[in-house]
Amino acid sequence: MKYLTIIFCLFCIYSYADIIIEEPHFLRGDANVSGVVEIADADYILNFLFKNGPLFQCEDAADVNADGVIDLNDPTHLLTFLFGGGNAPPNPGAFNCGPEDPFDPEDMLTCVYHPCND
Ligand SMILES: [Ca+2]
Ligand SMILES: [Ca+2]
Repeated sequence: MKYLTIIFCLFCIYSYADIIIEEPHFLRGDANVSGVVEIADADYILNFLFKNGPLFQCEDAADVNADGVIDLNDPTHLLTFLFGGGNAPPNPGAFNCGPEDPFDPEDMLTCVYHPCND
């Protein structure tokens, strides 16, 4: 029984570490995955929303306000941050690569590629 408990604990640690390692890192707001958050990212989101523009390689990055959906509020949040003194994008933020905040609402957004993981 003792060995089974030890093996189970090792499995749990391995599984937890695996989850942490596989969590993609990104910059919140870097919708065009250029590695920089700038006005072009707001343009990229607007192109997607209204001009049938290309899909996002990192949807989490395009979800600027981290509410779990990509809509007009995201480029608005980004432009207000860049030019209107608005709030910075939520974690991991616009300047430091990091994973999605574990307290963000559950969503279906993915991050297939972002240069933070290169
Ligand atoms: Ca960018
Ligand atoms: Ca959003």
